[in-house]
Amino acid sequence: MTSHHPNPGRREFLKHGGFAAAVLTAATAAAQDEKPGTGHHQHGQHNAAQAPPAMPPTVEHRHDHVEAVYDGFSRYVPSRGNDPDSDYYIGKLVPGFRKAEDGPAPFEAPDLDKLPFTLKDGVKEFHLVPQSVQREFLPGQMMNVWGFNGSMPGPTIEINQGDRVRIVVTNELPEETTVHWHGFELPVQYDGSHTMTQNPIKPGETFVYEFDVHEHGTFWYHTHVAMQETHGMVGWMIVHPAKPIGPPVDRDFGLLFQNFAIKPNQTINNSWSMDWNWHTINGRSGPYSTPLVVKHGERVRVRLMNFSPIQHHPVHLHGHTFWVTGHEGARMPKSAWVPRNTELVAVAQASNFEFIANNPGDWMFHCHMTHHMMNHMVNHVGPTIRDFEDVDQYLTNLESRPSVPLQRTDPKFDVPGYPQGMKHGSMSPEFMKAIWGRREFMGMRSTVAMSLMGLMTCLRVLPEDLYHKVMETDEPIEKGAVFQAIVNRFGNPADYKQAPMNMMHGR
Ligand SMILES: [Cu+2]
Repeated sequence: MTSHHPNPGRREFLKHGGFAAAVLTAATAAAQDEKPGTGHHQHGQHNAAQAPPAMPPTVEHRHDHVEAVYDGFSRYVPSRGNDPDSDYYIGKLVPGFRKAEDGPAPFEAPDLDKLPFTLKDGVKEFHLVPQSVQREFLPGQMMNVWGFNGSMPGPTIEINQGDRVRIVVTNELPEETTVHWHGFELPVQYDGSHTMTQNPIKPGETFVYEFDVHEHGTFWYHTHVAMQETHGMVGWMIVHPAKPIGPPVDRDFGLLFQNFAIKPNQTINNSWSMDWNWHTINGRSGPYSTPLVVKHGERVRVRLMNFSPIQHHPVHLHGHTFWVTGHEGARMPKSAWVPRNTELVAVAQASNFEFIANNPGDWMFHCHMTHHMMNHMVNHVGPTIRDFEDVDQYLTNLESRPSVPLQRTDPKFDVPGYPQGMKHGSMSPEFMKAIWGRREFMGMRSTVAMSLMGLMTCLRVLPEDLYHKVMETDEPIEKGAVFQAIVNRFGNPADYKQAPMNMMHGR
């Protein structure tokens, strides 16, 4: 609780915000104690240039080498800064808490493992096994896909610029394959272009790829057989720069977007499809994709890659404006960085989003195509079936707006082969247990799963004490308690209603 940043804003903050512990055990009482319209409500909105922003309640010593305000931009308060030509406009070059000499932040692709290596005579040797795998897109929804080493997408390869890598590929698929190292400037014989640069690896056979990595940036590996690509055969290959490139980030996340065409009663993708109904991030569909949890004030990078067969993704982050600092393969010069809140990522492209997480809360991070904001959109089944066949009848009765049940009870709609239980993603108690069984969800609103279906995930920006509670302790946290605490500190609690604990809305 010691701080080297004494300022009135912080005292005010502590006085009104209270500790998370108190808030978490008595969220409602805390809300009632708040006096909206007094200093607290304005706390999150005052001009950073005029008054120093409040610090989070527990400011550790390691933060002392960074400032809170850079040319009018605050790392703790939503703000733009003073001048679009400033290096610090919208946090452009505001550093993270991480010291440059500590090296790059480790890459983290939620819900995916990293591929281990062994160092042999100065070469990093990896073993990659293309094979048929099962992947649980949603709790209880096991899909038969193709991937590597038991995972779809495959495990992440994380290396450094200047490494020499050897990747031993043993094909366990029932057919030939090759592996392409997407974007690398390597000797042509190791490019993995199916039949063009090498003989395909037959089932059961092994091929060894070996090359020097002179570049850094966002790369990936994938089969170079198109049909196999649609079945999911891709994995991250992240190369950290040998020389630190500022500003240092505290978090380096990867979100890999894919689309699959898996029809009712099927667990296998239709690789020939022109329409896609299952959407995954790192191999999971929302709300099963694990939220990105960061600390208030951190500098965050999210590498977002689109490995969908034919569809682009306009990806939108709520509550923040980010800088696009690079695309697939390479980082952009700072003069070319672009501030956005929505970035279109086309097939086989990647974009790096960088921003200061200066706005606490749970923020949607999602593809904005409505088609991709729903799962399992099979024609004539699931969410497209409504009890009111006549739309006019519904529209002429806007006064009462008769409810539209998602549950179809008429037996004539029980089409053989159409698993009604899958429609709209059945949110059974077991399903919800799997969703809430992850610490990254703790303290979110009880209804949050309803809003995260499809190609969607969540960025959680938590003040340090709440981050500690959620990510580093096993203390029980009531649903909605962390969100309530953030409203109490940064919002207007008098204007906020908690979500119903019995969360199945419309039922
Ligand atoms: Cu999309």
